Amino acid sequence: MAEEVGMRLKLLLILPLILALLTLSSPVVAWDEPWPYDADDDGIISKSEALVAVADYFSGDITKAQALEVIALYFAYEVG
Ligand SMILES: [Ca+2]
Repeated sequence: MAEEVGMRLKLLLILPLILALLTLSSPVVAWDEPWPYDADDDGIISKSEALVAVADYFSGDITKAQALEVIALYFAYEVG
């Protein structure tokens, strides 16, 4: 009986931590596609545009996966 109460107390303590972790791992802004980072709308993610995505990642506006998506487009179009 006392053990069961102890387990419930532990769950009550752990639950907010789990919820906090879930909140942290979800994107802060809605994400459709990486092309909003194509600021000059030329169909190419330039170095400066990719760096904006990196800055947005570090300020918590987009996820790491989203930043990497933009960076991947920068490297995909980097020719010579
Ligand atoms: Ca561009």
